[in-house]
Amino acid sequence: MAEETRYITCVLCEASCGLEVKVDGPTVVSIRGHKQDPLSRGHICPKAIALQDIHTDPDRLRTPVRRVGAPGTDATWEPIGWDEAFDLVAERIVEVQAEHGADAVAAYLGNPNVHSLGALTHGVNLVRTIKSRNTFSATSVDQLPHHLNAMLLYGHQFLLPVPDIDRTQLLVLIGNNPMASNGSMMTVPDFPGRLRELKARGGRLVVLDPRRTETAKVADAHHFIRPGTDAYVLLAILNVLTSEGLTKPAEYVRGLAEVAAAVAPFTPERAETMSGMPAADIIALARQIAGAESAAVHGRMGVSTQEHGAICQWAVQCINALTGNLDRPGGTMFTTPAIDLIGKRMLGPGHLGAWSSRVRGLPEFGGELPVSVLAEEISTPGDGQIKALVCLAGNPVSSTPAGDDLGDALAGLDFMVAIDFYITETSRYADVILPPTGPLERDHYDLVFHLLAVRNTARWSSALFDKPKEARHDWEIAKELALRIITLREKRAFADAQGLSGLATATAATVKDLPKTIETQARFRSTPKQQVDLLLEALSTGLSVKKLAETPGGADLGPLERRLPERLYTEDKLVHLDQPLILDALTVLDATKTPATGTSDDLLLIGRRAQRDNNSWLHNVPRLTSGKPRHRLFINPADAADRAINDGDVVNLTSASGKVSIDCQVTDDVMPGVVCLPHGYGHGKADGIRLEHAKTLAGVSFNELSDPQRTEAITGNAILNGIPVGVSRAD
Ligand SMILES: Nc1nc2c(c(=O)[nH]1)N[C@H]1C(S)=C(S)[C@@H](COP(=O)(O)OP(=O)(O)OC[C@H]3O[C@@H](n4cnc5c(=O)[nH]c(N)nc54)[C@H](O)[C@@H]3O)O[C@H]1N2
Ligand SMILES: Nc1nc2c(c(=O)[nH]1)N[C@H]1C(S)=C(S)[C@@H](COP(=O)(O)OP(=O)(O)OC[C@H]3O[C@@H](n4cnc5c(=O)[nH]c(N)nc54)[C@H](O)[C@@H]3O)O[C@H]1N2
Ligand code: SF4
Ligand SMILES: [Mo]
Repeated sequence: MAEETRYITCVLCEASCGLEVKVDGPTVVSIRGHKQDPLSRGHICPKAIALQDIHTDPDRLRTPVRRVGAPGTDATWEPIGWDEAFDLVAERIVEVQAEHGADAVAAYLGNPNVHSLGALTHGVNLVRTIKSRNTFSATSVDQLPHHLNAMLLYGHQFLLPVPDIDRTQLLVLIGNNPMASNGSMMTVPDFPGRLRELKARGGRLVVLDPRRTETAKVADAHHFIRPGTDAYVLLAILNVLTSEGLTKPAEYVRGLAEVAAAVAPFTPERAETMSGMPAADIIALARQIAGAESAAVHGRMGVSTQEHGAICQWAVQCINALTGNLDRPGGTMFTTPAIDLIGKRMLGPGHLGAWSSRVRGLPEFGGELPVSVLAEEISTPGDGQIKALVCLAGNPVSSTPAGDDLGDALAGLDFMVAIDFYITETSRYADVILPPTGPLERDHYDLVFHLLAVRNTARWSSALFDKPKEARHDWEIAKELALRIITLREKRAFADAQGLSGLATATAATVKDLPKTIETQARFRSTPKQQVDLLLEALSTGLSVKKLAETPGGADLGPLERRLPERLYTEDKLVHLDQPLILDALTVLDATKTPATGTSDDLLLIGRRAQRDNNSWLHNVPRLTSGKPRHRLFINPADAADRAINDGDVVNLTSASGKVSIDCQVTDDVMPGVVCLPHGYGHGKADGIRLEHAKTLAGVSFNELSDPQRTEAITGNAILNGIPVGVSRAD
C-alpha cells in the first residue's frame, strides 16, 4: 500500500497538538508535530508517539467483558457480545433505580471525557438519562475552584480567562509546571517555544512553587513557597497593590474598596511567616505586576487542589483585574471559539449548593458532588445509599482521595459498569467493562480546549483508521445504554399501569409506542460529527467540518481579542470582585495563626507530573516507561539528614488516612519541609489489573495518603497538595 500523510489532533493532554502522521494501510509509520498547525506550530511531546502503542496494545480490551468471580487475582473475564452487554447493564441500572431510587445509581466521569468528542456529545447525555444527584467527576480533584470563581466573577462557570502568553511581558505561574504538563486551563502547545519568544521580546517568567520544577528551571525567577500558603502571598500582593495605589481596574470591575479592606490584614510580613517567601520579594513581585507593560498571573493544580483553592483562584483573578490586565493583550483574555458552548447555552452558568451530599452535606457544584464523598455514599447504609456505579473513562481508585478505601467500597456495590479499554485499579471492580474505540479510531473536535486556548483556532480531526466492525465508539456505547435504559423504564411503567408484574410481561409495549424512547432516539440520533457541523453552521462561522477537514491544522482565527464587558454573563455586565462567599472565607483565614504544617515532625506532601506520565494510565507503554525511575519520593537533604535517610532508601510515609513505603531520592529541588510524589502509580498493588506489558509496576499510589475528609471549605474540592505526612526510614 502507498504511504499517506494525515493530520490529526493528539487527545492525550490539554495542549491538543496537531500531528502529522504517516500511515501505510493499517500501520502507523511515523508521528511528528505538524509544523503548519496554527496553534501547536509543530510541537509534539513523547506521549504522542504512544498513540500508536495504545492502538496496537495487546492489553487493551476490544470486546465487552463480564467478570466471573470476586474482583482480584481470582477473577476471570469472559468476553460477551455487545447486545448482551448493553441489555445486562441497562437492566441492572433500571432495576437498582426502581428498587432504591434514582440516586442509588452514581456516575463518575474521568478526565479523558473532555478529550473525547463523543463522550461530550453523547456521554454527558447518558449521565443526564441516569438522572442521579450522585454524579461525580475529576473536576473535584482538579479545577473546581476555577469554575466557582468564573461563575461568581464573570457570571458563567466556563468563562475562564487564559494568559495571553504570545503577547505578555510578564508571566507569573503559581502551582503549575507546563514544561512537564504542557499547560492546563490554558491550552498552550509548544510552551517551551512560546517561552523562548517571550524572553526574546524582553519578557519575564516568574514561578512560585515548593519544588524547583522543570518550569522553575527555565524561569527568570523562582520562589519557593510552603505548600498551602499561597493564599497569604496572593492576598499580600493585593495588599501591596491596594495600599500603594497601584490599581487601575477597568470601569466594569467593581469591588476595589471592599477588596482593599479585606486584604488589609494580610501584610507581606505575615505572608513571609506563613509561606517562607521573603516579604521583600512579595512586594517586589506586586510592583512588577503593576508596572509591567502587560502581565498575566495563572494559578493551577498546586493552588486549586489545596486547602485554600477557592481563595487562591479568586485572588489570582483580582490581581489580574485590579492591575488592568484582565481582557487586555498580554494579560488574561477570553477566547472567541468557533463553537461557543457558553453562548449557545449548551453549558449552564453553574450553581452551588442546589443539593448536598447525603452523609456529609458537601454542596453540589454545577450538578456534581465532590468525589471525596463517593466512598462514604456507597458504604453508609440508609435511604439514598449508592448501590451501583457507572464509571466513564475514569480511574478514581487511583485518582481520588483514599482511593484504596473507595476500592473496598466498590467491592460492595450491587452493580458496576466501566466504560474503559483497560482493566484498571477501578474497572476491575466492574461487573461489566465496555471498551470504546481507541484515540486513532475516532473523529475529534476540541469542544472544550478551543475554549481555553491561547489562540483562536478551529481544528477537525478525522479518525486515522476505520474502527473494526465490531467495535463501538464512546458515543455509540452511551447512545445504546441511554436508549435501553429509557425503553426499559417505560416498559416497566407500562407494566405497572397495567397491573402486570415484572419486566418479562412488560414486553407488551412496543418500542415505537414509547414516547420517551422516541424522544431519546431523537436526542442521540446525530453523530458527533453531525453535531459539530450543526454547531459550526448555527454560529455562521463560515466553517464546516468538510472545510476544516480539507485544511490541515484547521482554521486560524487569530490572536485572542478583547471581549469585555460584552462577554460577561453577570446580570449587570460588571465584574464583582467583592464576593461575600470569598470575603467571609478570608475572615476564617485571618484566624489561622500558625503555618499549615501539622506537628513539627511532619513534612508536607505535594504532587508532581512527569512529561511521560499521563495521570493513571499509559504505564504499560514501554517507550514511556523506560529510563530513570519517576515514581520516587523527593526529599530535601536537610530533612533526609534529620531522619538518617540516604538517597535510594525505602521510607515509610504516614498520613491521617494511610501508610505507604517508597524509595526516595534526596534532592534540593524540593524545599525543606516538603516531600513530593507523583500520582497515578501503584499499579503493582492492585490484584488482577491487566497491564501485562508494563515494564515496571514500581511506585505507590499517592492517593492512599490524601484524605477525603479534608476538603476545600467552599467547594469540597480535594486537597491533594500540602498533606502532612510523617517520614521515617523503613528498616
Ligand atoms: N494525588 C493526586 N491525585 C490526582 C491528581 C494529582 O495531581 N494528584 N490529579 C487529578 C486530576 S487533575 C485529574 S484530571 C484526575 C484524573 O484521573 P481520572 O479521572 O481517573 O482519569 P485518568 O487517570 O486519566 O484515567 C482515565 C481512565 O480512562 C481510560 N480512558 C482513556 N481514554 C479513554 C477514552 O477515550 N474513553 C474511555 N471510555 N476511557 C478512556 C483509561 O484507560 C483510564 O483507565 O486525577 C486527579 N488525581
Ligand atoms: N505529562 C503530563 N501532562 C499532563 C498530565 C499528566 O499526568 N502528565 N495531566 C494533565 C492534567 S489532568 C492536568 S489537570 C494538568 C495539570 O497541569 P499543572 O497544573 O501544570 O500540574 P502539575 O504538574 O501537577 O503542577 C502543579 C505544581 O504545583 C506545585 N505545588 C504543589 N503544591 C503547591 C502549593 O501549595 N503552592 C504552589 N504554589 N505550588 C504547589 C507542584 O510542585 C507542581 O509543580 O496536566 C495535564 N498534563
Ligand atoms: S503535549 Fe499533549 S497534546 Fe501535545 S503531543 Fe504531547 S500529549 Fe499530545
Ligand atoms: Mo486534570
